Amino acid sequence: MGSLVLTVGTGSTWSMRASLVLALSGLAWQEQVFDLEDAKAVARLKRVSPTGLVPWLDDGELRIHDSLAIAEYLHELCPGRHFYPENRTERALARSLCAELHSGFGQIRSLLPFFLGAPTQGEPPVETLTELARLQTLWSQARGDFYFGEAGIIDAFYAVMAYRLASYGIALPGQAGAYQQALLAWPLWQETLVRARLQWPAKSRQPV
Ligand SMILES: N[C@@H](CCC(=O)N[C@@H](CS)C(=O)NCC(=O)O)C(=O)O
Repeated sequence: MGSLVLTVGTGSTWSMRASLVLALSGLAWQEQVFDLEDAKAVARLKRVSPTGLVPWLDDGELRIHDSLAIAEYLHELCPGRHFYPENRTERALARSLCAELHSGFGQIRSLLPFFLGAPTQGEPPVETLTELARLQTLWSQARGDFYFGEAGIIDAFYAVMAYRLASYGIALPGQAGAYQQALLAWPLWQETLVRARLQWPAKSRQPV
């Protein structure tokens, strides 16, 4: 393993998920930040990123792009850390739920944009209700503070969603809500939030 450098973008939820999985790994890493609101920085990003996007992870000479691939790579680097459940059936479910978060929830993503400022209140847009109901169903099945009992990639991926909803005053009820609150209180998530705020101070107050 070489030295790990994660390249992230300001206000990038994809980056935050990768950063949180790195925090979970217990490995030492550094972060390089692109200001996604700065045209010159974005132009440079387009030149140096394999996809024109953040995040990517450099491990010495190896470059891994896409937050899910980064999470999978860290899972392989740290076999003793149980990033996914040991049970094969549960592992398949965990991977399905991570993939669902990775490629889904498009209405929530576009109509409830991520921001780092003080929470707002209001009714969620009607277009997001189906996806919120899906989260309600998924999160109701969490075993406790962490989805499968031990902190893993699934919790890292859904923590950002838990925060996004809370930013709009959306606290899911019942067991799902208990899981949402547990993710928000998770110290590794709190640390990730502090890092993201330091990297993105100018726009941290308003929804974008
Ligand atoms: N599927 C990719 C998505 C990456 C992505 O969309 N990154 C956005 C930031 S949230 C980005 O780099 N945007 C910069 C741009 O579009 O210029 C992943 O999981 O890493």
